[in-house]
Amino acid sequence: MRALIIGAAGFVGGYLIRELKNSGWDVHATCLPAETVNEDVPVHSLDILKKEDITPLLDEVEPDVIYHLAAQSSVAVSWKKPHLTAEINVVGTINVLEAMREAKKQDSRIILIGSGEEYGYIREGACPLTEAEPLNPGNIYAATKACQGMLGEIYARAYKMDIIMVRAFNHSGPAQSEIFVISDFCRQIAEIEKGMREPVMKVGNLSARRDFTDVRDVVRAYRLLGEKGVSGAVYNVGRGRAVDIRFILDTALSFANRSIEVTQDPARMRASDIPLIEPDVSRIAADTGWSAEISMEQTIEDTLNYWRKKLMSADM
Ligand code: A2R
Ligand code: GDD
Repeated sequence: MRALIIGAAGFVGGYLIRELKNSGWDVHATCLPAETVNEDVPVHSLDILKKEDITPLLDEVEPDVIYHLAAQSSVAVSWKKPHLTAEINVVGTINVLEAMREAKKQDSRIILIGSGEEYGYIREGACPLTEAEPLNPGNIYAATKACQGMLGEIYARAYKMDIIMVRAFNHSGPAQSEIFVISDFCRQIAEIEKGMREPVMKVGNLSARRDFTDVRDVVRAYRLLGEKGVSGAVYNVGRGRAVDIRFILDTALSFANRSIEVTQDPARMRASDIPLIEPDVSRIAADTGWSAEISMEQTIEDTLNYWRKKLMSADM
């Protein structure tokens, strides 16, 4: 199988490249001109907002499966940059889908990576959320991802394209940007341990409940969907058990080697934050056999060790 991973310089991209290569796939990757991909695969420069560049690339690579990871992926940033978020996540996706229609190879599968945030403000008692649950996005990022998913369904139906829509719930692990909660907390702990900041952890909304999966499990789900997912289907990808952010904080602090105070930082609070998002993951289990295997504690410990090592190597 040959994959083209669009947006491979981001957090998930490197993990997905390794997962596919280890399973014998032939992998091509794209990144923005200013980015790099530090993996031993052919890398192509691509900005999905330049539609005219996409079809020639598809004709060159002729992928069996396209993984569309390119995005403005932060909820927090989407409040500050709504236009940019819509441009990349919606117009960028249309560009990729249109380019596929023009490409020589007409039977490529595309996996569109959406978000558990698409469900948004859900009905009371709706959790765990099946893929049939109506979408009610509560922020700009979520609205753009819901739109991406709808576009996928429209193109699949109208043009008989092989499209799978993923709703990925929170995922984390070593090397994730510190704008996301697990990485944020772990980086702060590593900096405190090293004496780079006061022993005071800054946190946002600790009562939100989210479903966290290790990125290494998530990319295995993406590979299995490329291999066995049902064309035209929507899949939740998550653990199936939400925890509150306080649990994430307490677990991270339990690994710290000194005592740390906690303080709420108004800058980390959002204009609006969905209270609970938890998926039903029986569809992906039934169709591919996948379920999350790595514990949240392991993800948090590995992420903390990543930051400890990174700060140590910054000294050398
Ligand atoms: O914004 P940057 O400079 O970090 O670049 C991101 C890149 N990207 C683009 N690629 C091609 N054309 C564009 N116009 C464009 N704009 C942004 O997509 C970044 O390198 C990559 C997305 O990676 P991350 O932000 O690290 O997301 P992650 O965690 O790898 O998530 C993958 C997918 C995304 O669609 C998320 O919305 C979803 O999973 O959760
Ligand atoms: N980042 C951050 N920092 N979040 C905090 C903090 C903090 O100090 N304190 C509490 N939170 C809360 C946020 O308010 C939110 O409820 C939750 O932690 C998770 O926030 P993030 O890690 O920033 O992720 P996200 O849920 O906004 O978005 C992530 O998950 C989506 C899937 O559910 C991203 O990975 C998206 O790309 C992804 O689609």
